[in-house]
Amino acid sequence: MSQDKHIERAFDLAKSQYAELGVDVDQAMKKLATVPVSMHCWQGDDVGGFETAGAELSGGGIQATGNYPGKARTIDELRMDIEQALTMIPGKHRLNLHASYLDNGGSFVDRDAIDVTHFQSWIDWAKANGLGMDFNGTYFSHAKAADGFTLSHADKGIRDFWIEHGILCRKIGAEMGRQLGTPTVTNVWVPDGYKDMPIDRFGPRERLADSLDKVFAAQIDPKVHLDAVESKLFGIGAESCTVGSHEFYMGYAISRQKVLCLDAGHFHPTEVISEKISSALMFLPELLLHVSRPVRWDSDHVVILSDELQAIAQELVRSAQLNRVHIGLDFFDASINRVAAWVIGTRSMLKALLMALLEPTAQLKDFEAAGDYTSRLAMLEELKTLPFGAVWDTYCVKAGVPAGRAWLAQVKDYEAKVLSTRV
Ligand code: RNT
Ligand code: ZN
Repeated sequence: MSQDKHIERAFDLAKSQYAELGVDVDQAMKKLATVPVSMHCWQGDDVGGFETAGAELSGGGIQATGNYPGKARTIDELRMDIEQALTMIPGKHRLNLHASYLDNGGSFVDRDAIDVTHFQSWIDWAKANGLGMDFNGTYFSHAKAADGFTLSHADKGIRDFWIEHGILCRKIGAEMGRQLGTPTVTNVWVPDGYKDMPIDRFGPRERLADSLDKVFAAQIDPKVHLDAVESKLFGIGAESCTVGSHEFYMGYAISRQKVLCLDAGHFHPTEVISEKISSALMFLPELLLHVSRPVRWDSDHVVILSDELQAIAQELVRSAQLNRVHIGLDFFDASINRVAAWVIGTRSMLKALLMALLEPTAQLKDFEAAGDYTSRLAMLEELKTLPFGAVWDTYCVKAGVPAGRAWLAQVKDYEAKVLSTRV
């Protein structure tokens, strides 16, 4: 029997099994097709960017480890790799770009001098590929961030430099959103913090709040642009005090009604963002997620279909709040094929969403309301062995991308023909 026939037969059986539970698989697939995932450009070149030839990630307390061959060295190579990944990912998605990925035509442009012209080729490329865009200021890998402080720096000159960067990034983001007809979320993450115990924890936080207020001073139409702020527990070199902590940004985002970014790797290892989403949404208009996979620390491993990934997707679906949450990915693993990393991470996110959409949520809620926690737990466990894979395969086939593990052969072929020539 052909592969397609297998998938078709498995799907028919799966469909009736889900129907017995009152779940409409066609509805679930239709809904999934409306959920964009913002794919981060920085998996393709280990957070290097294109400010200078051979630019590399430095500072900021984040790290890409590994030296797998084939990393994108130019904007063209990065775009080619993203296009390749997209042919293996079902649905319509977004590109999440960092300011350091500007197209400066080969002459250096500093962070306080960027404008939309340096990103026009990205916008045109996104348009041609049917992608929305999101954006990020780059507050690391720079001489003015080398001592670990940016927007909260004690030196006004350095603060002003980064404030200007933030202001320019919002202008660029707004223009992206306007041209692409879908709001761009521009995220602010700063690495600011102390390695060892500071005497003054108050001053840096006062300065960060004040700098952010200056960055956000101009009103921008939310139809084209949204501001997000991202908290963190600690970074390498900022272990004792990270200025932009969760408490700081939760308060900041609520008081200014900004989008709060919850990164899955930015909390104590026993805390999970799936448990935070509903609380944050009580008081905030919208959220941005940085879906990542922390292993013992904020290691930014490639996202897999873990319990927590499923919990995040379940939370969004069960609470019917998908429309208030922007899903972005944030991982960078340089020890495996980087195109495969994008494909694995993005497909895992979509699988988790589809699984959540295939859940008989109303029935589970009824068990809960009746205090029948036995049935609730029993059902959750039994759902795990339903033929989810058959629905996923069909979703991929319908979207014109490889089903099952078939994409891997394509990645290997791309590696042999393209990536391996980058030496
Ligand atoms: C760092 C933050 C931040 C970065 C990207 C590259 O801990 O998670 O989002 O990963 O800006
Ligand atoms: Zn992040």
